[in-house]
Amino acid sequence: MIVMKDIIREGHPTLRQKAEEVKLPLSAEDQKLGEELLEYVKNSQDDELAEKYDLRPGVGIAAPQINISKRIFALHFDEHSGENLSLVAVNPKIVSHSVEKAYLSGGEGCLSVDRSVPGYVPRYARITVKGYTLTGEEFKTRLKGLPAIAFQHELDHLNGIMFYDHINPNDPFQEVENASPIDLQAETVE
Ligand code: 4LI
Ligand code: NI
Repeated sequence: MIVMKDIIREGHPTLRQKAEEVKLPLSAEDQKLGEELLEYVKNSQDDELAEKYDLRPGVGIAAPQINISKRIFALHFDEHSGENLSLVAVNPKIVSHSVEKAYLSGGEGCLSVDRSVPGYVPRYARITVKGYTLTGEEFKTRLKGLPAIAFQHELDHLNGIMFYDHINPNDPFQEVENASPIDLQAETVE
């Protein structure tokens, strides 16, 4: 199982690389990787397990964050985040997106970043995404809200991009044109 010591932090060169496409059908090893990434985000949202194994909570994690430069990530939202989505995305891509943007009003955090970097991170408000599941089936789905934000955050990891690359360095909280803020509820953030 993945724990915090397996997660590489900013400054590690792997986080700045473009990750490799995963070969299909998925090897047993790549399937296991996807399962472990999903297990991490699930465990990290379980109060007891998170405390027991000292896991920092997240809704997403990408393979490069455990120093495996492959195009695969996991997202998990349980009921109490107001969403209900759990997926492993292999070779994911955005096929279309809204003109409208969105951002988390509390800013973004990342399991590979041990400091708070304040500021708005502009993202597309709605995206249509494609990719492959762990069983090698193609999926296509539309996302909005926090899942859309998190998908873009994790996709960035596959391209060597960190969330703070998108923050305006001169004015981190500058009003984002054509954008709606997303407020994560206090109980989700706690
Ligand atoms: C406990 C149990 C305040 C601080 C507000 C916590 C279950 C930050 C916001 C969670 C922040 C869950 C989150 C992300 C932010 C902050 C990610 C807490 C987990 C809130 C998810 C990928 C950006 C995603 C809005 C440093 C690890 N997640 N908060 N950003 N939550 N969570 N991101 N921002 N300050 N990051 O993080 O998984 S997109 Cl679900
Ligand atoms: Ni991240």
